[in-house]
Amino acid sequence: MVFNKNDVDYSLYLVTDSSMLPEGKSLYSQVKAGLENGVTLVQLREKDIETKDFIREAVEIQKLCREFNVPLIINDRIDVALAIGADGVHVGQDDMPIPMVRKLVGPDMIIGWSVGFRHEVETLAQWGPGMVDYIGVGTIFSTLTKKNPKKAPMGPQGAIDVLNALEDNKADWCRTVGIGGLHPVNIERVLYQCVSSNGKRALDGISLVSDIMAAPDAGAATKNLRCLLDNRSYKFVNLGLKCETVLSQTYKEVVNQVTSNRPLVQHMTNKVHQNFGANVTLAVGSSPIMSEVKEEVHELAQIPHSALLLNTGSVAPLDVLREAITAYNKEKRPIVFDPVGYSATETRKLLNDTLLSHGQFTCIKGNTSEILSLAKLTKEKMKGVDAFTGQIDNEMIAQATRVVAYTYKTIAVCTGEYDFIADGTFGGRYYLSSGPGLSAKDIPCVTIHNGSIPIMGEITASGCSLGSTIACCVGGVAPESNLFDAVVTAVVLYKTAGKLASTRCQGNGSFNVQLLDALYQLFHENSPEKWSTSLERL
Ligand code: 3NM
Ligand code: MG
Repeated sequence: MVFNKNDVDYSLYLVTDSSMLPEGKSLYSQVKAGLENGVTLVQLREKDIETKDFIREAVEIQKLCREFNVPLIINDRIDVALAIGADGVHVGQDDMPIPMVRKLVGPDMIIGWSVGFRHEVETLAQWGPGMVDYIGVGTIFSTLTKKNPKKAPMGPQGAIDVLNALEDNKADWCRTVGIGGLHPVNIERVLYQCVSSNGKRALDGISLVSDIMAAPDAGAATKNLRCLLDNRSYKFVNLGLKCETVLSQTYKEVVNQVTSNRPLVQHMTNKVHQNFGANVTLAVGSSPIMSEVKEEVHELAQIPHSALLLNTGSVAPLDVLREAITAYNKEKRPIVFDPVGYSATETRKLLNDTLLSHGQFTCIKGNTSEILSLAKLTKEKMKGVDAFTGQIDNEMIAQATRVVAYTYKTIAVCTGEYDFIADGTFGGRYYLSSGPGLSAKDIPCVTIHNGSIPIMGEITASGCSLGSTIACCVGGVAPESNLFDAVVTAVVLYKTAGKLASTRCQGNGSFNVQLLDALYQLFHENSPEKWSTSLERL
C-alpha cells in the first residue's frame, strides 16, 4: 500500500484478539464489520499461534485492510511484519528495543510503542523523530483482555501526565491512542478529560479490543464508537460562563427553578455532616436522602432532578461509591465531589484519586488545603481536615482553583474568606489531536467575598453543607441550564446566609441554628438584589 505514515488516521484503532470471538463469528468477519463501520487502523495481535498460521491470517487481514485503505500493524512479531510487508509494528516495553526495531524495519514502517510513564516519553523524545511514530497510552482502566497486566490502571490523570510529557519534551511528531478498558460508557469522558495542560494536545484516538472483537454485532458496536468520536460533545455538562450581566436575575432564576423542581439530593457523606447537611438541603427547598446502599443508586439517579453529593470525610465502602458515580454519570445527573482532607493521609489521597479517575464530576469543592494539594501546588500535609492557614495569596488560590477545574474538566470551588470558582468544562466539547488551545490560566474564574466570617470555621460541617447547597442548585435547575450559574448562586446564597447568621448569633451553638434560619429565609424570600456578596471576574 502506498500511504504516507504522517497521514494515518488514529481515531479508531482496532486491536484483534481471536480468543474472545462470539459464537458464529470469525476474526475476519469481526475485523470486516469494524472496517465497514469506521475503524481506521488495525493491529493483528496473536499471543498463542504458530508462525505459519499467523502468516496465513496476516495475509488475509492485510488484503481486507487494503480494500478499505486502512493500514495494518503487526503486534510484536517483527519477522511476520517484514515477511508480509505490513504497514507497521507495535511493541511493548518488554519487547525488542525500539532502535533495533527501526533498524530492522527501515524508515517507512510505522512503529508503535506501549507507554505508561513519563520517563518512557523522555526516552522516545531523546531518540527523536524517526523512531516511534505513535504510542499506546495505557492501561487507562483495568481490563480483562490483557493477561498478566504489569501496570496498574493510570486513569485519565495518568494519560494527561503522558500527554504533558510529550509536550514538555517537544515530541510533536508522536501520535497517541488511549488503550485499556475503553468502552462507550467511559470513552467520551476519557477524550474530554485527556488534554495536555497547555491545551495544545489531545489524544489522537482510542484503541480497543473487546468492545469490537467480543461484540455480537461488531458493526453496530463500531458505529456507536464512531459516533462518540465524531460527536465531540459530552452531554454530561452544558456550560460556558454565562453568569449574566444582572447577577441577581441569574440567582433568582436558579432559586426559582430549585423551588419548582425540588431536587432529590443523595448524600454519601461523613457522619459529622449527615444531620446538618439534611437540614441545609431542606432549608434550600430540596429533599435529602442519606443513602449509602449500592442496590438503590441506579434507581435514585434515574429520578428527575436528582443529584449526588459525594463527600469523602468518612466513607461508604469503595464499591458503593464507585457504583454511585457510575449510576449518576450514566444518567448524566450531577455529582458534587468534596474530597475532605485530600492530603491529610496517603490513604485519603489514594481513595480520592481512585474516585476522581472513576468518573466525571460536575463540581469539585474543597478548602484551600484540598484545592492546593489537588492542584499539586503544595506538598504540605494537612493537619486533620482543617483549611490551610499558612501564608498564601489570592492569586495562588485562584490559580489552584483553575488548575483543578481544568484538570478534572469541572467547576472547581475553593472556599475561604474569598471563595473562588473556576469553570474548566469547555461547555462539554472534546477534541482529537489538538486540544482547545487554552491553558488553565485562561479559563473563567470568579471570586466571591463579603468580609471575613470567622465563626464559619467554628462549627462543624459548614464547608460540607456548602456542598449540599451546591448539589441542590445543580440538581434543581433545568437540564439545559448553565451549571456554572447554579454553582455561583449556591456559593453566593450560602455566603450571604453565613454573614447574616454571624450578625444574629451569640456563639457557635446559635450560629448553627441561625445559619439554617438564614438559608431558609434567603432562599424563600428569593430577593437576591438584597444579598450582600460581591462577585469579581478574574
Ligand atoms: N494493551 P480492551 S491494554 C492490548 O496497556 C492492550 O498497553 C494494553 O483491551 C496496554 O480494549 C490492552 O478489551 C488490552 O480493554 C485492551
Ligand atoms: Mg508485546
